[in-house]
Amino acid sequence: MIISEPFKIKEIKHLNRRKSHERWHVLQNAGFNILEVPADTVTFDLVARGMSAWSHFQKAGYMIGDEAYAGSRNYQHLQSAVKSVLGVERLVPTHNGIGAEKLLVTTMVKPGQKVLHNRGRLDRLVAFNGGISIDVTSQNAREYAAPDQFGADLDLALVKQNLHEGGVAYVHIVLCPDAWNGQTVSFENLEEVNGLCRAGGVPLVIDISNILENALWNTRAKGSEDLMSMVRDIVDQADVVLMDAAQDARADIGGFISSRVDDIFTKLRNQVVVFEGLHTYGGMTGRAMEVFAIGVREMEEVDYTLWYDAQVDQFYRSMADRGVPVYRGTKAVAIDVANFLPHLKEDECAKFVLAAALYLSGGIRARIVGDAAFHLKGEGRRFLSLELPRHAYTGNQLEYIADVVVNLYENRAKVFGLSPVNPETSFADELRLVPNNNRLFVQLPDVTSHIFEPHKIAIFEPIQMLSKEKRKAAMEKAGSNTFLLESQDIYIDLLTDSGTTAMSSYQWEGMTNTTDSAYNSRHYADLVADYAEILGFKHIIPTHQGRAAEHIMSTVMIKPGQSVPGNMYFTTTKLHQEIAGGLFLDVIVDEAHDPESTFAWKGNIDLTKLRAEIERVGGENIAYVSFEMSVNMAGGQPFSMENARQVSELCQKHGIALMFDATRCVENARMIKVKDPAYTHVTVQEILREMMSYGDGCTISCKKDFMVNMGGILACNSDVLAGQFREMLRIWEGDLTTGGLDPKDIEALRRGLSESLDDHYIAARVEQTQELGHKLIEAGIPIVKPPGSHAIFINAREFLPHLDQDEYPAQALAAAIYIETGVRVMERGNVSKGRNPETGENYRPALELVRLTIPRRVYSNSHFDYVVSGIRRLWDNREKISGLEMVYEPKVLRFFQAQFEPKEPWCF
Ligand code: P71
Repeated sequence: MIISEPFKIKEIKHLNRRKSHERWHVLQNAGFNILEVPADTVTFDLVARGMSAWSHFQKAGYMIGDEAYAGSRNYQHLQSAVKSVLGVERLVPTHNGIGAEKLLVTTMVKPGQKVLHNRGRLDRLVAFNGGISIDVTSQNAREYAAPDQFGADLDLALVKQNLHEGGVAYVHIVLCPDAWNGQTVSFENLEEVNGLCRAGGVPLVIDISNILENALWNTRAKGSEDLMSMVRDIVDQADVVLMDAAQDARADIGGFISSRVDDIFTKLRNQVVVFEGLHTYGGMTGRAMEVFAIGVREMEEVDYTLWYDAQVDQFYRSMADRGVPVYRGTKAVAIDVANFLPHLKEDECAKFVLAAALYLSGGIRARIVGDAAFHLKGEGRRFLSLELPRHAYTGNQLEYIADVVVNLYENRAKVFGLSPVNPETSFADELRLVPNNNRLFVQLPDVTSHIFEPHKIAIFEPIQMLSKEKRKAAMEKAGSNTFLLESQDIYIDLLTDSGTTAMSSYQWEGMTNTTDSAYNSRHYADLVADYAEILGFKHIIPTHQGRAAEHIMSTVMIKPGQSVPGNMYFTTTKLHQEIAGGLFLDVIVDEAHDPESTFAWKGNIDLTKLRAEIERVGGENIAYVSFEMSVNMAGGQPFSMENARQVSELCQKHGIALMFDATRCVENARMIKVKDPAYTHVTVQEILREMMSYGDGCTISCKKDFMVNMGGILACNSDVLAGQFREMLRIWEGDLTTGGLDPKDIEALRRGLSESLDDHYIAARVEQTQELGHKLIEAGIPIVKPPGSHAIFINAREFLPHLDQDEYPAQALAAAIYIETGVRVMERGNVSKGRNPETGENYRPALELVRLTIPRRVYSNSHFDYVVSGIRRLWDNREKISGLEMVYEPKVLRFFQAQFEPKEPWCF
């Protein structure tokens, strides 16, 4: 069984979201025909062809198209991939699946000949060529009301009878035909049909576009595990195979047809130049062939097939378990239309009504394509398919879609029928309908149960789990320090949320068309304007990352010996303050040091502590107050707006500058929205603006909240300070208008800003972290409460009470978590805090923590369910973890490179 995605998310694409009244107008303009609704008004497109996510290898392949007219490298790659994975030797490339079908029919059907098939949708093509297509699907499929597991099997008696009568051009089997909701064909049936064809001297054609789903069902039925040898066995049954690249190969476009029969192959190869293109590209670009070739190679990654199947299953169960009449297919779930809308009459176009209602209530587009009659009156009217693109949606999103379907089902009595305006039209896309009542349905109650990610998966990157033995060896080599592990050895990487964000297609779009010159580019001007507007500071100065901004600010603003009060330390921030001669003083509220305290605003500055410091040294001896948002080391804890206001007043009164570390400012703003009733209806953007208005400037590591892999910001209102900052910038970072970033990074940063402020995004982001926290609490794991926004911190002292702090419990726990689960986390305790320079002793901080940091847009909740179960397993074995001894210790920031050895060998 597969429990989470065998990949992480690499690039996302924003979902289109529309209000339901807007959708109503769209639908009216589309003549209530779901197929005519513009794609960019659809939130969840369940039509599925060419909508699957690509692997990042496919994306890379897209960039290496050899656009030669003849014999391109990409064609060679496709040919060798198809040969090695599918065992198909010679292929004729086509522009898509229909291109392959067209070659098939035009070369193999003579006037008056019959084509026996289990699909029912090639009728027009066959008829156009003078042939007769005959549906020989078993009764099970055609009585759609009760599809069994292999509902698309052929009726052997019918096949036999037709072959006996003669005049059959070929038998055409589609492995998972749309017409039967992706019900599939059993291997026994394939073999028997093959036997009949052999005896009758008629070729057997198999459409292998969905061969993986078919092979999976067949291996399961046989109790076998060897998916790829089943794939080979299926291909071996065929005289001709054809494939649509947009299915199992997850390409957007492309296809091929091939035959092991010399004569047929020669005909196909001659015909391809007539209809498709040259025989070495067949209507595909070089880049499309490369994407296809890589996708074919990736068909061997069995986990991808298992994950897709698990998603279809989850989707099916989430509706079936709540009483909705649905059928599970191999790649889709079909709604049983007649049982869903029993009150609609025969002529009220129930299938189109259901599709329109799903669009109106959830922005969902179901699959209605092809012949109008098939959907209005034919077999197709009985079910509506929701076909899942591969690897594109998260579990949260599927749950949301299911909620919409259930909500509609519960309110189905409110749904009225439609009448076709042009019922005799041939193709579904031409159909126009009108509501029989002046509203299709009265407003349904809103579905609010699921917060889901406002983006789909565009590109993914495979991840792998090493065996426990290998994980042990890797950890030993890394000296029990997770910073020293190699990324390829990690299953789920929760080391940091810094620079690990999955960028969006919108950001990539901007990055592919930037000015060459870094000097004074339009990207810089736009960046400065946008950030000034959002943050409200007059001067915006980009740097290459956060610590560069900290270095400049500390150098300019701190005179040696000055005090720098702050709400808990962050390693790089404190280091730069100290390098500039400042003396850091922690003025955070006491609750922040108590992992059990559930105080809502553990990021607050304690005003009494701050006042006392001002009195002790005098306002002029305080360089500035350093005020971090969503305090990292306290557990991602926010400060309140009230506290910001008060700290600001106090600083103003004493002429002290207030400088924010706004690295996680959007998350702090979201927490204010959630926790402070006064801000429930204020947008995150407005909250952020108010927070910023209390300060005089800030540093930001944009690698966190601002959705980039590199970048920082230094901002202030004072012209004098800005002048000094810019001077340092030129010395340390790069040109004034680059801050050491290239124009691509700058454009990504500009676009990242607007994305991070999207209320749907930030809600889903923080919710994901909170959910992880609550699940760990439920599992009995001691974590810092309440759960923060970017990370969950496990209390290592409670997890490993048998270890002394000098045995580095957080370091030991981080290492043990990797060995047990393949998950990488970060020590945030004794090792991070370092030694007291005067005594040479370890500091023994109150918080001895392990941080599980959540990268933005990278992992799904299924990944986190795995994390929780793995840590729970380790909890049960916790007394087997012995303490560590430090065997190598660098002088500064020792946590990055220190090495350790267990005092006694670990055996769990
Ligand atoms: C994090 C990081 C990255 C990091 C830095 C040092 C040790 C381990 C990991 C970086 C921050 C931060 C805050 C609040 C400034 C920086 C430095 N955090 N302020 O949490 O969290 O920014 O990395 O861009 O230079 O893993 P920079």
